[in-house]
Formats: sequence, structure tokens, C-alpha cells
Amino acid sequence: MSDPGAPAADRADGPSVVLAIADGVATITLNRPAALNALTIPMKERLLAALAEVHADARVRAVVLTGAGRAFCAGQDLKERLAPDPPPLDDELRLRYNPIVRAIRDLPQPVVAAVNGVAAGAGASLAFACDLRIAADTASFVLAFGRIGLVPDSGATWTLPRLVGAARASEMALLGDPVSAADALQMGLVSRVVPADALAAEAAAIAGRIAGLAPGATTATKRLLGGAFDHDLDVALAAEAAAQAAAGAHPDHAEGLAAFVEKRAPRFRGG
Ligand code: LHQ
Repeated sequence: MSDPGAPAADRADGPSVVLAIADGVATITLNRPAALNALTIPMKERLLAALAEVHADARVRAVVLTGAGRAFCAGQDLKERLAPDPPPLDDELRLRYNPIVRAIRDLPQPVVAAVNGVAAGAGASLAFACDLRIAADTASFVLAFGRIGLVPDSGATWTLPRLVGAARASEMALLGDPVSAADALQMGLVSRVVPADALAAEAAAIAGRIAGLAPGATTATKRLLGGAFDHDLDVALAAEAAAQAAAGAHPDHAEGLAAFVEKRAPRFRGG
């Protein structure tokens, strides 16, 4: 499927966003490699549609978000912004970028960003919105917004300080220097760095492990962690207790206990 009205890079390389679902794992691939997977309007709409499809599919228990070619995502397609009458920037954010970030955060399934190359501008913001980030040793993160006279967006001013702390977030946002995969690992922006040719397998393995967990408990864990910096301890303790009551009442908890005493792997059913 390709867009007749889309930029050449979309038409040449097929759909600008590819969704593949297998064994409980959805892999969403940003696919405009000739433009470093820079985001056009049709591509953002496809990404949002893919996220909605994944949200609605109870078979999917983990998601991998990655890029085709040598980049993860170079952010907004700047050439699209230079076309006559581009949409106002705030419309672009409200109608497309913000819903994508919200959709990632609201997915019941954890999302693993497999950062295969440069993640720039809103491309970095997308990675920051995910639950886990693993990177190829060739990857980098660039908050390129300032260079073109813009502010960090798509949630970066909210996610980045939570991930790396205020000091490092301020350096990245204000100076805009590329952060290598090794530095990203050191500052906790990513949790693993692997050789580039091992990234897809590593991401699939992590997502596969998540897909084997009890889905209800996994979703609740994502929610509890997602609220971690917004609540005080008492709210967090109460939220954990409520989530634990729900998880404990689910047959998957009984299955986990049975598997433990029977010394076998659990078979979680979800639902
Ligand atoms: C691109 C892009 C690109 C188009 C590489 N667009 N073609 C903004 C406005 C609207 C709404 C709200 O949000 C935002 C948020 C944002 O995302 S603003 C930030 C936008 N992104 C950037 O400023 C990054 C621009 N790109 C770069 O700085 C470099 O390309 C990076 C550092 C990503 C990679 O550098 P290189 O590895 O040296 O690759 P390159 O620059 O040679 O790019 C390869 C091709 O990809 C090239 O096309 P060409 O036809 O000349 O081979 C670039 O034009 C194209 N490309 N980024 N964002």
C-alpha cells in the first residue's frame, strides 16, 4: 500500500509505516529510509492508525518501535514544512504529534524503542515516550529543535527530565549536541546498547519476554511507572495496592503460583 500523493520517499519504499504482528509482538517500523524516516503528515496518520490497531488487538502483548535503514527517525520532515501553506505548528502538534505520544503512553502494551540510528527532534521525542529504549551502538539522540529556532516538543520537555534528570536534559535541549549510544547508556537514557546488527534480535527477544508475562499485571506495571513522578508516596502506595488487588484476583496470578510450585514455566492467558 502506498500513497499516490505522498513524497517520493514514501512511494519508492512502500508504506511509510509498516505494522507486523507475530507471536504476541507488534513491530512498527518507520519506513522512509531515504529521508531518515522523517515524519510527514501521511506518515504520522499511519503511525497513529497503527497504534490504534495495536491498542485494539488483545493478541498483542508487547510492541517494538523502530526505523528502517540507518536512522530511527529524523523528526519532522523539514521539506514538508517548506511546501506552500504548511499547517500551523501548533495544529501539527495538537492534531498529530501529541496524539501519537498520548497513544504510546496509553497503549496497554509496553513499547520498546529499538533505536537503530539517529533519533532527532520529534524522532527523539518518540523514543522518549516509549517504555524501554535499547540502542544500536551506532545510534544517537539529537534535540535538533533549537538549531531551527524551535522548542523541544512531542513531550520531550516532560519525558527527558524524568529520564535523565534536569541537568542532562537541559544540556541536551539547550545545546542540541548529539548524544552517542554509549553516553545515552551511561546517563540512563537507554537501558541497553548492542551491536547494530544484533539490535532487531535483541528488541524481539525483550518484547517476546514481555509478551510471555501476565498481560494485566504488565499493563498495570506500565501505568504505575508512568505515574511515578506525578504522585507522592502515599498515592503511589495506594495505587500499587489497588493494582495488586486486581492482579491477585486474576487467574494469571493463580497460574503463576501453580507454575512456581510445579517448577514449570507459567502459561498466562490474559483477558
Ligand atoms: C531529512 C530530514 C528531515 C527532511 C534528514 N526532514 N529530510 C517540527 C515542526 C513541525 C511540527 C512540530 O514538530 C517539529 C519537531 C521536529 O522534529 S523539529 C526537528 C526536525 N529535525 C531536524 O531538525 C533534524 C534534521 N536532520 C539532521 O539534522 C540530520 O539529517 C541528521 C543529524 C538527522 C542526520 O545527519 P546525516 O547522517 O549527516 O544525514 P543527512 O543530513 O545527509 O540526511 C540524509 C537525507 O535525509 C538527506 O536527504 P538527501 O536527499 O539530501 O540525501 C536529508 O535531507 C534527509 N533528511 N533529516 N528532518
